[in-house]
Amino acid sequence: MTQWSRRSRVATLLVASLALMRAARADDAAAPVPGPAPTAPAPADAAPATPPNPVPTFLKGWAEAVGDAKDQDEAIGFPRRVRRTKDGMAMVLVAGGTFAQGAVPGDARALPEEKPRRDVTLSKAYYVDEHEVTVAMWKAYAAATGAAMPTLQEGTEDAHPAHGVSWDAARAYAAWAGVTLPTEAQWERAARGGHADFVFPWGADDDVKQRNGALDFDGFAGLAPVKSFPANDYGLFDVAGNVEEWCLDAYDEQAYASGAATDPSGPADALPTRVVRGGCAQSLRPALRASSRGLGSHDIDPVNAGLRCAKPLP
Ligand SMILES: [Ca+2]
Repeated sequence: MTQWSRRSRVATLLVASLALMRAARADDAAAPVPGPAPTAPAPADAAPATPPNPVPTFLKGWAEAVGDAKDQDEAIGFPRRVRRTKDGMAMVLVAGGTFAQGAVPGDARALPEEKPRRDVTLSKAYYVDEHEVTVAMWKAYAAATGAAMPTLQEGTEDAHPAHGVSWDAARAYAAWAGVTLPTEAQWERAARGGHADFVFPWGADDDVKQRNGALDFDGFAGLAPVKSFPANDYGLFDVAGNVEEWCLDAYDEQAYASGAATDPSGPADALPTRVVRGGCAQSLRPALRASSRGLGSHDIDPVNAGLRCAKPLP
């Protein structure tokens, strides 16, 4: 057999094979296709195929979502904003993750307790109050629970932030509202509005149009109604100034040098002093910086101390 004829014979065999394969496929197509075996109808109380939505479970009893599905943070899977049932406070969702806590490099006003700057990881996203808890809200709390009204400054209005509040009293308010106080790390992450290099919550330099601090260059000799100044880039008002805000943590001057870098919450043993952040209506520029740290005994009620609540996701 010549080379050519051998090739021809192989080609002929290939063509025949292909024809057989096509015929087999045609037979398959013509054959009845066995359907799925009949199954019994699912009982009405069968478990759903998809896991339950964690949002209503989380919000049940203390808050409701603001907006609809388009107002949900797609990455986190929770509403960007919720509103508390007890006091009507709007809360803003802040993502977890890693951020730089402590004094911005080159900040000449930074004090030793703001250093060393370090990367802190918050393992969970959390909600934080859009503004300071107001006097009107505290009145509703007092009426509902019999809790004492704090001693208020002369001329105080309902829209002013509640003040003259101890850490203990702030904690009790938060518990009533179904939330808690922010940790110091949660507070600073929220106050920075996503800007690691901002010395102040609004930028690198002080600006009297952005906060209610000491003197009246900002338009207020004393307290201002909440939301009188622009929000930071997370939509939070008055994080610097107006009233200083209690945090959950016990105060430790060395916290950044020795404390945990994931979900820090201050020293484990209950020290009598707790953290306050953000400065107040009587604060000068250094205390209005995002990294500035204050402290107070848990059971005293500084005239300029109030609160902003938080709640981490499950
Ligand atoms: Ca404040």
